Amino acid sequence: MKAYEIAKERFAQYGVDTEKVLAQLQDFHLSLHCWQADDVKGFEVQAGAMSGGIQSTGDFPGAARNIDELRQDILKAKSLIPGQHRLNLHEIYGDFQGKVVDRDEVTVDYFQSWIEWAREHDTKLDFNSSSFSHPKSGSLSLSNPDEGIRRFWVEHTRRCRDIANAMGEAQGDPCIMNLWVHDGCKDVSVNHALYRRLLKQSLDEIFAKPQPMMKDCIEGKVFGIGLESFTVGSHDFYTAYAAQNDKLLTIDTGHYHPTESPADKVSAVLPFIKELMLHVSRPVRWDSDHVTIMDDPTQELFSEIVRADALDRVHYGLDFFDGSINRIGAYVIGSRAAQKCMLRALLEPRDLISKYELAGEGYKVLALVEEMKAMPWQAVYDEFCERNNVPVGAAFITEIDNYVADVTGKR
Ligand code: RNT
Ligand code: ZN
Repeated sequence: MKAYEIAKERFAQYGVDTEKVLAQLQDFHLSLHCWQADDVKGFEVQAGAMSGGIQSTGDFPGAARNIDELRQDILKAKSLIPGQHRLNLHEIYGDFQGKVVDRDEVTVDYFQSWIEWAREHDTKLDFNSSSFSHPKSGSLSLSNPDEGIRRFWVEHTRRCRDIANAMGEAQGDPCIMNLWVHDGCKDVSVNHALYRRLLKQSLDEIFAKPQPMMKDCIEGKVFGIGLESFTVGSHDFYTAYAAQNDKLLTIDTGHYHPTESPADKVSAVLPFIKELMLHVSRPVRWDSDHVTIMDDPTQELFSEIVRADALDRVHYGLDFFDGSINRIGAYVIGSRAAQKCMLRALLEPRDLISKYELAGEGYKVLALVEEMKAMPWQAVYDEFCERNNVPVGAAFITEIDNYVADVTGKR
């Protein structure tokens, strides 16, 4: 408490009100991705090997094996993360009750128990269509020149929008549905324009139906494993589509060229695109989906959102899947890191720094931005944990150890 009082005074000297910032942080909701709990396997009875250019490596024991275990793990993780957070489901995490339900047959019935569970635990749901890990995934789904396969995925994605809309209605808050497809080519190909025409056509067909209680976001990337040479849904493609069709754009921090800054996209696209979805992740040399930490790119991303005054135009999803470490630990570390970056962004004395910048006092800008790095923001985060009744600092480690001893270690 003493540390917080001192921090409060020190930030006040720069005109920053830590109480106001704590209230803003309380209103910052992450969408926890269900797929870190089981390495993106899901609950389809007919589930095969993972495909679609993504990969989870490692076989740390204790992964969730079914819907009950996954729900239990999510609740455990949530109990160690301060604040109120959403849950982001993929279609393959439906409650299929031992039935083979193909992707073009899915309905909201298989998500009813999720809707009830979410209500019971005061959690809002977000959703994703799933085009990977399926016999018809191949290398092209929504852009497949084979009309039968293309229609199959259009049908799947349309049904997913119905499900997302039903979730939104049930929770009285729009469900954010992300659309990412892996479509691409492993090697040299000459039909890029054809594939992109087909993807556009599929999207037009999918989005034709108005769905007032869900929001569509579209996610591009650079390349996937085994699809290295060409990506149909590239960033240019989706940015243009989102701007023209009033869709949300998803920025996955692992989906850009290594020297490209995802943070710089925020102010570049916001004049043209109403809202953004984030997939906060950590690429190590490629789109490796390591657990989010407080690294510079993550900090810059959150700082850019606050500096752009765009807090109410961004949805904050996480997207990492590391199978080599304790998975509850992964959720807690990644979520807390995202919150800490947001906290530091909110604690920046923006008005003061901006005034110097506009007055041409460049060295003062640099001085203050540097100074802020060593300010006692950590005492503010501890206070936030304290007020939210979750373990402060590394104390969550003991809680996870106990959960391993009682639960995941016995799987
Ligand atoms: C893949 C995308 C996508 C997936 C999830 C599972 O590169 O990032 O968002 O990670 O949908
Ligand atoms: Zn993603």
